[in-house]
Amino acid sequence: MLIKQARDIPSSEITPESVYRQRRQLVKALLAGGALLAARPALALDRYTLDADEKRYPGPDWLQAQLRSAKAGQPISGEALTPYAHVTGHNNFYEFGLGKEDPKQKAQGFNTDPWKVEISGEVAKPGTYTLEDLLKPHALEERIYRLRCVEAWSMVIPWVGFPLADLIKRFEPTGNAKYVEFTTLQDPAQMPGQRSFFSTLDWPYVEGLRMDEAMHPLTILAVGVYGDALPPQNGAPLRLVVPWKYGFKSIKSIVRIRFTEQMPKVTWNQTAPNEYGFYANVNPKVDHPRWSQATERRLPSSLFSPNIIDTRMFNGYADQVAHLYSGMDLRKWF
Ligand SMILES: Nc1nc2c(c(=O)[nH]1)N[C@H]1C(S)=C(S)[C@@H](COP(=O)(O)O)O[C@H]1N2
Ligand SMILES: [Mo]
Repeated sequence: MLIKQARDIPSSEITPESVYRQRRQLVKALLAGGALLAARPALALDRYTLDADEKRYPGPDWLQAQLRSAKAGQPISGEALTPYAHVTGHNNFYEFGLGKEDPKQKAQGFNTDPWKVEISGEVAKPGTYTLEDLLKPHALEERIYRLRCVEAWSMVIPWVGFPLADLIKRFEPTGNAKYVEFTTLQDPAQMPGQRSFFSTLDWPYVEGLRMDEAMHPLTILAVGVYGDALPPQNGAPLRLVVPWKYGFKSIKSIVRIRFTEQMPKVTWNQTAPNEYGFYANVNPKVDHPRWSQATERRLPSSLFSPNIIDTRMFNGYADQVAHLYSGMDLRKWF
């Protein structure tokens, strides 16, 4: 696996402006001649060079321009990106099986375009929208975030998305909207995990946030990763990313966003309330009843090189989010 970021390239390798301009002229000339019309234009985020055997997910044509114009994200200093192979090959997406490699194997045929999202509940402008219409007004940006699974492994992932707050404002929640509930597609014909006799979850998968958490600038809806569209195994075509909470809050393949007055009944909390709280904030001091949350395995990790690091309060985002929970007993509201 070889991933090179533009920032790692020494300045001597960066193309001088004049050469760049000449190249642009050349590209324009070729385009005018039709020579390059079939080729996909370079993504703004095409700085990620993947191994030849890695599959890219360009996504639908209508998403291309938005992905290409996404502005690059701020790297996390001292923390390398988790390689693409792990981000797209080690997944939790129980609709496609319980194994970490199941989603990549079983979700490749998953039909994610066209896609519809219902906006409902306590909002002035409810309705069902195509994803294309839903995304149209939003400029995409890259966000490089830690993802800490409740199972005590973690990654650093370059998502492409936009603030959930910007979407929420468009639909004008009413004064009664205290929470936002998200629902994943239910389609057993496409999702083998929803047909499985061994499944322990009630479908569809549901998650939720308090309104102030949903409006927080760190909370995004992602449509891409590593500069391209989301692969199906990562929750294409639209998933939530809440970086200071355990990964299970970051619900995949969303078909409904509903504003509610009551705290939503969310999947993992309903399944095992003593193990998974509604808030699910990353907290090294509150252990899971069956294991410690004090440390985590930062992927890639192996038996001989486990790469164990300390877990940080709110997954390292305490400066930005701790105020949301001031005065709350985080042992009770885990
Ligand atoms: N619909 C749905 N969303 C889901 C899950 C799932 O099983 N179904 N798993 C969650 C868990 S436990 C984690 S850790 C993250 C994993 O995201 P990733 O596979 O993109 O790394 O997705 C979350 N979102
Ligand atoms: Mo997870």
